[in-house]
Amino acid sequence: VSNAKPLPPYAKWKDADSMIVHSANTIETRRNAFGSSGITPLDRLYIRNNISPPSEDIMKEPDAWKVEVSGVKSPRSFTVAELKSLGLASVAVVLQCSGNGRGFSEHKPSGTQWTVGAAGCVIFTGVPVKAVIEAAGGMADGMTYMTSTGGEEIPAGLDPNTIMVERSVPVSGIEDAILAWEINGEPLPLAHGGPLRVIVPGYAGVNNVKYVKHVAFTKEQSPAKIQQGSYRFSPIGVKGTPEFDSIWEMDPKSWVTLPSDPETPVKAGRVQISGVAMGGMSEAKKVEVSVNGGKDWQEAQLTGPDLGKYAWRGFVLAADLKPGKYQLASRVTNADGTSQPEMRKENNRGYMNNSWRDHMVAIDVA
Ligand code: MSS
Repeated sequence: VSNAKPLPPYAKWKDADSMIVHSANTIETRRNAFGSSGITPLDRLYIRNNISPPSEDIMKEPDAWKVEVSGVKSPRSFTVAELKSLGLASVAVVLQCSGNGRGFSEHKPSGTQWTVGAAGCVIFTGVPVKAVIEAAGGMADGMTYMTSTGGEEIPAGLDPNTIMVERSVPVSGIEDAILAWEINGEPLPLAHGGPLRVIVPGYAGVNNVKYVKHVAFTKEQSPAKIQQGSYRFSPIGVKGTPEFDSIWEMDPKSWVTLPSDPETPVKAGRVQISGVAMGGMSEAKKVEVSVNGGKDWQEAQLTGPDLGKYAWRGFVLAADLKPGKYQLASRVTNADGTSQPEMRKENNRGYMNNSWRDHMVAIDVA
């Protein structure tokens, strides 16, 4: 597979053949490269940075990295080494960019034209946010958001609000949140937010702030542009503003991963159609697959380990396919009973596209 653009230095260790490099800050996983175990291999996990990542120097002494905690009764800072003494939790999550699937929107929203690959399922390990709050004397009264600030350096002379990555999530969302230093059993690399990253399970990618340097419990949402204007569900043609919902909780979504290469015909006969299915805020319960563009559906079998409600499940349907053309679609229903819709929820920037129709894949069987 040839890539139009090379991997940037901080992501050189990714498996180039599995990735589509849109830019140095936007790199997605190819549809056929997620693997079938349920866990996305680290060298194939997508990368998205809103601004260039900090220098690799911040990884020299990861345990010495400091995070400031405020909006608590006893504001203080913690080194990663100190955090490691406060508690330990692992959580399997789907990490998915808000813009994943944007490339299927007809109105061509601005932003990276992601298809399916700005997502992966990985296991993060760190300390529960609740344990950190406790170690800082408890949350201060009346706080409604957790506001986390990324560790990127802000170029002198710029208003930080225009460029910094600072995101607020409602405190109701932090029940299972962690500050993570490990991913899939390995030290968290810079590309994915090392030395320390916020993970808010179930919440869209942007809320999982990398190289986090400040966690604040606040009464208001961050004044940063990335919170106020970007990542909002505004109608097509309308700029994002705080009156529109912020991109927080994710929706149920699935797609077929194999077979998916339109260039390589599939051999007629028994074909194992497989893919990944996430439930959003509750577990993926049922997956249906269609081979004729959504006219008829058959229930698929869930595969792989059940890694909890924030993870995705593999699925498979065995189908006997004669030579011809097929449109493979999948549709997940979560434990709350919400099904993946046929149509995308239209919005200006093409966020959170979970339309099963948009995510179909055409294959040739010969
Ligand atoms: N963080 C920081 N600090 N910075 C940046 O830029 N981005 C976001 C998150 N976080 C950022 C952060 C986004 S946007 C996303 S998706 C994510 O991250 C990704 O991750 P990875 O690891 O994959 O790269 Mo969209 O919604």
